[in-house]
Amino acid sequence: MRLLATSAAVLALLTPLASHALASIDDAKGDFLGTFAGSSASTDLDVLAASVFYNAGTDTFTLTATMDGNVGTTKSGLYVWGVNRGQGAAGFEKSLGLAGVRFDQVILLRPNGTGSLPGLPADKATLPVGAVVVSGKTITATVSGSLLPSTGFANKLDYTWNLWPRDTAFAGVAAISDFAPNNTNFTATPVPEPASAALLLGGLGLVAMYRRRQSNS
Ligand SMILES: [Ca+2]
Repeated sequence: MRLLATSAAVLALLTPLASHALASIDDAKGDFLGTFAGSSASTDLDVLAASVFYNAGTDTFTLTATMDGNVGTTKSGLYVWGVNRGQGAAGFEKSLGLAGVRFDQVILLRPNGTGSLPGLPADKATLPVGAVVVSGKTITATVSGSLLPSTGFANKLDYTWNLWPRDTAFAGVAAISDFAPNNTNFTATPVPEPASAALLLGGLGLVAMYRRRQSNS
């Protein structure tokens, strides 16, 4: 009974975390846009999964993208994260008929491990060294929330996101290989507050302790 009660307490702690937006979105493999002028061999420009985590305690976003091939296979590859902070426009509605992809700022990530935020003052427009990490099929960026002030949304967890890789060997929309998600944005997942994370670990520790005691008896 005590184990049941403890498990229920742990579940109760987990539920609020799980009930928010999905931790990551999946995107189909091989779904290159018909308008993409690049090669279908550029599997590093085909998104398979994307996630955004937001830590309110440190005011930090972590953007992660997993591609079908090793990032950097396409030397002219570029990863564009669009974020809607409240006044995002449907920038691809006219050109591609995609009314659901909305953004008022982009974050550009390159396979060489650099990143930038066009439009910001020069001292803020380049992400610090180490902020962009490429590892196999994954490219991750850590971005301070101070670089992304709201344009309307009350909370940074209300911001919505989309990822579209480009092959910069081509111009305009012909450079875009994929959108993730296809024609909509998704929200960030909150990183647990330190207090709730400690409670959660404490709860799991109790369960482990109880199980050990059960198996010893
Ligand atoms: Ca894809």
